[in-house]
Amino acid sequence: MKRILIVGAGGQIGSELTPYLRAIYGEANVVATDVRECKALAETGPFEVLDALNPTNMASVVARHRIDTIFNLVALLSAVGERNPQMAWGVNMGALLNSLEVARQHHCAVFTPSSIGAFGPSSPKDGTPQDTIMQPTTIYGICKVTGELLGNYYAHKYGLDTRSIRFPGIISNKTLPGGGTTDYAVEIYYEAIRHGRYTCAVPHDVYMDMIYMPDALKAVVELMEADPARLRHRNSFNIASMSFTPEIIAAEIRRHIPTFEMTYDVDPVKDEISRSWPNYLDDSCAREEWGWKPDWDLARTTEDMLAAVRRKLEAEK
Ligand code: AKB
Repeated sequence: MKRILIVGAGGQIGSELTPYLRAIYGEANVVATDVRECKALAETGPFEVLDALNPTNMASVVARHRIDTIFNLVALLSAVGERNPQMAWGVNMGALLNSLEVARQHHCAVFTPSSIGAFGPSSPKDGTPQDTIMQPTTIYGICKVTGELLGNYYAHKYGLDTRSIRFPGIISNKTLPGGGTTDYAVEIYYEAIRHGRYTCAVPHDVYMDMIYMPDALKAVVELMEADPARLRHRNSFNIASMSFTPEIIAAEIRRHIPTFEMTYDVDPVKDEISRSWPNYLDDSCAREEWGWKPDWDLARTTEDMLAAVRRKLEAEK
């Protein structure tokens, strides 16, 4: 049985990945950590407050819990990263480098998310290949490309088992994302139910890859369980399940809420970032090397999101 450490467990991915991993590997085998207390995670298994920028404390948690696999989920996302690029570099790269170094010293495997943000305006836009030009223009993307290279370096130089996925925007109904360019694809469902309308900060015609959280969680476990002999790539795999523009998701919501209205107040930073990212990725390497296959498309995701968000908002009343 794996002994897992999740660094940055309180964020959008971690707050759902932690219970998902605990259900598979056993509560006691998944140690969640975050820079802040997280009541929900502490109630369902081991939890420690840990600043990922402190390698000594990270190493001590790894040794104490006899960890063999580290999931580093710490990141400032794309839009917020542009407000303070130096801090984004410090946090994103600091947490990753500490995770890799602690993993090297304690012989752990490492999973860390990359992103569609690792691509830039000079990458092919449609069917963006697994191996292609990667010259992102955001500090977030620069961290992601550097992180991918570092993961491969630690695998090559030290024999570490490092694996990663280039995530699309993640749509979930539990924890809200914060500071990303794709956040609109989550906020839109909440606002559609709360107010019947939404003002979108991303231009109406820009395609970006998105994924529903259940598929994202499944992908992480499938990749980490994949036979290493089949993996020609490690850091990092393109995956895809749906790609749409704000107009397309709004039309899908109107199938359930016909009076839903969408207006635009485009944020210049999100405008530039979203236009620099791919329209959709080619995920054939993930399909061939570890059997990636999504379950959720936009129609099913929308139906599920609207029902789940409606229940959640009702319960909060
Ligand atoms: C963001 O928008 O910054 C993230 C991502 C696609 O990596 N959701």
